[in-house]
Amino acid sequence: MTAERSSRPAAKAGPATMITVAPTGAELEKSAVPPLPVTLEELVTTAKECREAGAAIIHVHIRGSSAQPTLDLSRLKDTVHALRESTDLIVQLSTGGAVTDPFERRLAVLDAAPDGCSLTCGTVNFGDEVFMNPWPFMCELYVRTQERGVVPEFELFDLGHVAALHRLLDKYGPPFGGHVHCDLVMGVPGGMPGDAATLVQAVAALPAGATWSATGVGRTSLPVMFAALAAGGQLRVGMEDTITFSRGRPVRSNAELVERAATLADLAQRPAMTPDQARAMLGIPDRH
Ligand code: KMH
Ligand code: ZN
Repeated sequence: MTAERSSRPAAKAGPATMITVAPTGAELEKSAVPPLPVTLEELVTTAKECREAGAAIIHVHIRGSSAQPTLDLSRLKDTVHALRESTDLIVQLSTGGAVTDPFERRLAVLDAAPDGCSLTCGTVNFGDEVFMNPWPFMCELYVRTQERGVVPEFELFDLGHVAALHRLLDKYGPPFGGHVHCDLVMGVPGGMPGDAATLVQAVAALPAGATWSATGVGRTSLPVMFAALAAGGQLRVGMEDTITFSRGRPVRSNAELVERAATLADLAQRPAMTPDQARAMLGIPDRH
């Protein structure tokens, strides 16, 4: 594909909606959010429920024995294996980890041989912290995804990240699988705001032919979901990004967030797509 900025809009989505669930993240404490899945058993149960509710991809952060975020390779391998055994979901491992994770550990995530991985296209203020993604790290991670046959999802927290994505594709060519898929992560304090006007601007700047999903953090979750559906995008939901279902009502499970997304997708006459349909769209081989 060509990576130049184009006046052509990003590819129109097909009739169906790809729903990604991001069930855990690296920021929340289990003690503060009891329904957060942190053990392998909880994660597998969540994955099955979310598949049933309409998810096609699971974006995975794992926790260690004390429920703290970890990038332990053997746990990551066990997780990929268990999720593949128990569901047909596309397994996407986070290479973002927690803001404290060193670059080498984040690169080593690919050794767990997931179907896909996140690849954030630049550094961003992340609440009171900084989520570090300097250019040399992005390049190293991208080249490794090409070598290992892992399909990256480009995480864009800011409009500047879209420019960095173009630069990456110009320098190293298309990703494994040949298709560019992006995720707009909106409403992070320090990143782009989660509103329809910003979403439209970001989508217009994406590489020609790219598909995209969007997720709105916290209270931007619903506006971003409505805007993404209206603009032909895909959806990402989950407790990594949102722990309040409605004003004053905590999220009870990841599955209820997926269910709500699938209901809205149905209303938009773009029902949830299956993992196999998502594989075909993203160029991901079936490793089951
Ligand atoms: N936990 C954030 C610092 C990713 O998964 O790649 C980074 C993050 C993005 O969640
Ligand atoms: Zn993540």
